[in-house]
Amino acid sequence: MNKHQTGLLLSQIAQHATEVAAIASARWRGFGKKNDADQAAVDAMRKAFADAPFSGKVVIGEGEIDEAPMLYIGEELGAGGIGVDIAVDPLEGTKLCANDAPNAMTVVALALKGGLLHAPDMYMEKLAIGPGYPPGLIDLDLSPTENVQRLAQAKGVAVTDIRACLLDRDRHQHIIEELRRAGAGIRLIPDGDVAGVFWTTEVARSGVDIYFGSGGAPEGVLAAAAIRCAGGQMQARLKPETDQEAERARKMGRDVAAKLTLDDMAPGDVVFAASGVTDGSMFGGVRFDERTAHVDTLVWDSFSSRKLRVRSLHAL
Ligand code: VTB
Repeated sequence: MNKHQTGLLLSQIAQHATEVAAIASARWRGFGKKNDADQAAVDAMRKAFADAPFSGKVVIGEGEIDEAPMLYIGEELGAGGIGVDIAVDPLEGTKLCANDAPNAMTVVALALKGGLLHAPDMYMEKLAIGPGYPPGLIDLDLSPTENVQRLAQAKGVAVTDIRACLLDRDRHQHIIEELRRAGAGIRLIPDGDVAGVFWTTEVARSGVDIYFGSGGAPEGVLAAAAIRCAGGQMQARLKPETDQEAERARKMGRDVAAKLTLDDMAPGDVVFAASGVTDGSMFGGVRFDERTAHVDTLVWDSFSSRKLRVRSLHAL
């Protein structure tokens, strides 16, 4: 199978998986039951992968085998074929879905074996911008002020025209205060930092130029896949909070102090797919009518440099 064919195959598998998961979890919108919403997405996604024409292995999933009966890290899925690494966040923003709040989505990244970082489940500090900037423009070792100033200069705008996005958490207060002093606009989100990072790839649509702050490391690798497809820039660093977490990261072969680049997180070609569950900045949520579910999906394929936006109809 050549590169282009691989991209087409993986795109179709990823698209199908995010679409069926979106339909399944959309049924749980607004009922305050985030675990049920998540489980519905997990079940649908796992079934989609079980039938897929590949030999897939979950590298980013729902947890270790003892804590996650499905889509656990190391689970092998598929009907046979090329060896593929699977990274999933079956419902990104379970709370958003339970509250019928904006920007819940389903997310999948696929790569050939070895093409996605095995990230331990802990916090990760993230910094990302979209495409079109000189390499090395932003850096985790620079201050937030320096990063937004460099970005503003490269974009040819004032810092006040730069919009940063962060999770609304106390742990980010010092970054928020610094960015306010620097003059940047800030979008604070309650949850869902895959979307936050991913927004930087379509500034005209999302209004977000740069992503700051810490969130889940698995979500960081999924977001890195989108940034890889976009040709954007991203850096990250694991943030273990206990000695056990640091030990776990080391056991997985991770240097906890290291600054991770895009080449560490998504070293090769990848496919990134996401479908809207609730309405949001990038997607419409799933719409149901009597016989049909309407799903809004993005499929991004760096193997064949394709980016699709698909509005698909699923018979119910
Ligand atoms: C993070 C973020 C996710 O949950 O994992 C967050 O990466 C949980 O963070 O996108 P806190 O521990 O600060 O609540 C999400 O926002 C949604 O799953």
